[in-house]
Amino acid sequence: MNAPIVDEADTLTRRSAVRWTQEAIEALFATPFNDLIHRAQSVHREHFDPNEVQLSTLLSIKTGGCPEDCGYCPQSVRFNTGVADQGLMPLDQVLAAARAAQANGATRFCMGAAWRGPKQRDIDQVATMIKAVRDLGMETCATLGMLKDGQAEQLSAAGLDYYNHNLDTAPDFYNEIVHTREQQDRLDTLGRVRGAGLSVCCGGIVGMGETRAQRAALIAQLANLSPYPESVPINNLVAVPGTPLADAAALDPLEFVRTIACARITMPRARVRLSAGRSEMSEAVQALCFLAGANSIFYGDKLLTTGNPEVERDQVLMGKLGLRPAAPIPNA
Ligand code: SAM
Ligand code: DTB
Ligand code: SF4
Repeated sequence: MNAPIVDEADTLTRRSAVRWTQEAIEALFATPFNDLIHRAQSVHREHFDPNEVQLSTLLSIKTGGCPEDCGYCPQSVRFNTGVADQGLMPLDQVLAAARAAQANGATRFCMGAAWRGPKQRDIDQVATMIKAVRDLGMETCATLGMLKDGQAEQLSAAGLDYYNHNLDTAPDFYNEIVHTREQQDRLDTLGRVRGAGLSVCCGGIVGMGETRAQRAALIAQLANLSPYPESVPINNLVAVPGTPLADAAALDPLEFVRTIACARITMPRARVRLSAGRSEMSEAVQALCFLAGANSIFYGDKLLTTGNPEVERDQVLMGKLGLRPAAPIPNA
C-alpha cells in the first residue's frame, strides 16, 4: 500500500539522486484517503509543530501588462481581464503595506511583480524595498520573474530571504499553458536563486485540466530539486474571466487535499503553503489541508490581483482549529 519510504539519510544529505519517481507519487495519490492523510500527518509531526501555521502576506508591487502568456494569469497583457496596468509602487506604499501585514501577525512579506524578468533599474528599486522591509524584522520574499546571471546575488545582498518562482505544472503539460517560454527557463532561474544562497519558494497550480499523473509529475519535479524548496506554494487555479482557463472545470476538493498530502510526504521539511484558491474553499476543506500537512497560508485580504479570505475570517478559522501563527524569525 505504501509508496517507497523516504530515505532519511538521503533527505539529510540532500543528494541529487532522484528521491521520488512519478510512479511512487502516483501510488501515493491512489492510497485510500484516510491512510494517505494519516501518513502525511505523521510525517508532518516528525518535522513541525502540527498546530503552527506560517503567515505570508503578498503585495503586488507592479501590476498587469506582463508580456508573457501564462494561460492562468490575469496579469498578461494578452488577455482581457480588466486588470489595470500599474507601474512600480513607491517605497512608502510598500512599507505601509508591510507594516500593516506585520501588525496583523504576518512574518513574511512577498513582493510580486508582473515582469517577464526585472531590468537592472528594477533590481535597484526592489533592492531598496527589500532592505526597508527586512529592517522591519520581517522575512522577505520576491517574485519578479526570470532572473539573469548576477541578479539573484544582488537581491541576496539587499537582504532577500526567499525567491518565489513556480514550476507551475508537469513538464509535459507546461507548453499547453504557456507559450512564451519553456519550463527549462524556470529551472534555470531556480538554479541562479540557489546559486546565490537564497531560500527557494517553488510550487505550482492544480485545477488547470491536468491529469492526476501530471499532478504527480509536478510534485516529483519539486521533490527531486536538490535540495527541495524550503517553501512549496500549492495554488488551486483561480479561474479568472478573460484568461484562457476561465472555464476550466474545478478540481475535486479532495483531490486538492491529496495533492497537499503528497507534497508533505515527499518534501517533509518544507513549508507547504495553501495558496491561491482559498477564498473558494470551505473551512472544512482548509482544515483537511492542514491535517494533510499544509503549514503556511497567504494571509491578507488580497493575493496579487484576486481575492483572499479576509484577515478577520482567517483569525476566526485559526481560532476554531487552535492553530497558532509561527513566531517571527529572531534574526530577521
Ligand atoms: N511574473 C512572475 C512569475 O510568473 O514568476 C511572478 C508573479 S506570478 C503572478 C506568480 C505565480 O502566481 C505564478 O507562477 C502562478 O503559480 C501563480 N498564479 C498566477 N495566476 C494564478 C491564478 N489565476 N490561479 C492560481 N495561481 C496563479
Ligand atoms: C504563488 O505561488 N502564488 C501567489 C504567489 N506565489 C506570488 C500568487 C497567486 C496569484 C493568484 C492570482 C492573482 O491574485 O493575480
Ligand atoms: Fe506574467 Fe508571471 Fe502572470 Fe506569467 S504568471 S503572465 S510571467 S505575471
